[in-house]
Amino acid sequence: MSKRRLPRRTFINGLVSSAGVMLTGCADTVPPTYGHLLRIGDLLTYKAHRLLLPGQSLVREYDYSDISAAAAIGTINPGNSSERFFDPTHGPTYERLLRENFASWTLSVEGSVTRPGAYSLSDLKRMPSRTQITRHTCEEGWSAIAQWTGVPLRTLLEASGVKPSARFVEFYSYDNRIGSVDMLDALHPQTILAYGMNGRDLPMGHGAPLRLRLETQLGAKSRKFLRRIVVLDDYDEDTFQRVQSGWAWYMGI
Ligand SMILES: Nc1nc2c(c(=O)[nH]1)N[C@H]1C(S)=C(S)[C@@H](COP(=O)(O)O)O[C@H]1N2
Ligand SMILES: [Mo]
Repeated sequence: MSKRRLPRRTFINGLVSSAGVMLTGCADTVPPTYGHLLRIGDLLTYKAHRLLLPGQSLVREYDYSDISAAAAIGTINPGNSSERFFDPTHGPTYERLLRENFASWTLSVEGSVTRPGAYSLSDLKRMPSRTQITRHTCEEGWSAIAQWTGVPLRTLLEASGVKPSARFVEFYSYDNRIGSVDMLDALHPQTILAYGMNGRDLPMGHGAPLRLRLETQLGAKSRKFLRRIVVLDDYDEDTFQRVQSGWAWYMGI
């Protein structure tokens, strides 16, 4: 049996209704609101989670027997020019890297760090790893359980010498997607950069060669096909492209 380490979801459900009361007097937990009145719900969720959950409480981890037989694939091949989110600059690069099994792929780490750098897959595999069996929940209503192996984002950030002023981490993908998380989620022990899935190399459809697993938020935030990470002191509104079309920045679960 898996250990139910803590009833994170139950805890949130039970307390979120009283969150309105908690919203006063905590200016230091204000997330980006992007000036949208409709985003007030995200603000409530964000503040409720940040106030009511201990900072680094763990999401549930499952057993081998819970792993979904056929894990759904949410998206696409970034190298395919007929895909909706094809990026004319990075898509062809992805196609080439995929053909050579990512031998010359590197992850660039930039921004508010004292040691920016580029990491190959073998660099990342040499770092301490974490393996976890977790449930992916897509905002469209499906979920799937899989085992993920990778380097904790915290480990990579520490190796890069994150500056004390850093507050957000932003992820760039080969399919023209960008997404960011705050430092609390970035440093969460289950936030990993996964290169393995169910005991094998991460398949293309699930984000090869490297994807984010952000277990504390909905699946859409777990960016696949990573090429670049930028550590930021301030929230970068322009780079979250989909807020304007109604997507939340914070998708905590
Ligand atoms: N780069 C990139 N990352 C992405 C997406 C995407 O389209 N591009 N889709 C997101 C969504 S909405 C989901 S549900 C998951 C799907 O992950 P899966 O394909 O491993 O099931 O990836 C997320 N990460
Ligand atoms: Mo999704």
